[in-house]
Amino acid sequence: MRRTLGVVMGLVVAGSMVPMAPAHAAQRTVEDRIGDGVDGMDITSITVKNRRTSLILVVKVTDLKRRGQLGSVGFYLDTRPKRRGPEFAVGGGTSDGTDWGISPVRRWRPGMPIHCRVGMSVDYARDRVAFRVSPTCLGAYGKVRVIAGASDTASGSQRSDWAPKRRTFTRWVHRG
Ligand SMILES: [Ca+2]
Repeated sequence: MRRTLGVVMGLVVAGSMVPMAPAHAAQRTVEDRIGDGVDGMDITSITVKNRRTSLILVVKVTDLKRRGQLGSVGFYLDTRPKRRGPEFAVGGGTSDGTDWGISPVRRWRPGMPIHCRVGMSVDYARDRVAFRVSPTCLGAYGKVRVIAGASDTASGSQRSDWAPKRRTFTRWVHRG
């Protein structure tokens, strides 16, 4: 009887700890300075949600426009701590009807796009762009860290805003 109760209590304790586990840095938000980007495509924050079922990447900018902007946003993804630099790049255009995709990266250069499930949603009212990357795109991975970039070529500027900084990753985000 005592043994049974011990087992039950063990399960209760284990069960009560489950909700705490995913909070273990499976998500990270990094605020970015305003005034260092190109007009509307100035990054204000980025968020990484490293879920078991998908990797969610969100970038917020100052003023996203459906037209009159040739905006693009993207993320470098570092999935292998022992290999220098990012392994993948996810990116897309933010004006109406533009495309998006994911590519492997070597020495900071994206290669040919991979065919796998990547979704992109652009919310003009909230100045927010989100990518949803299927784990099948990334191979075996656990924690990730990212760098986001945003630019607007319609402004005539080749400048981009980077978050946290150019070639500087966020801290690692463990997989929830
Ligand atoms: Ca910024």
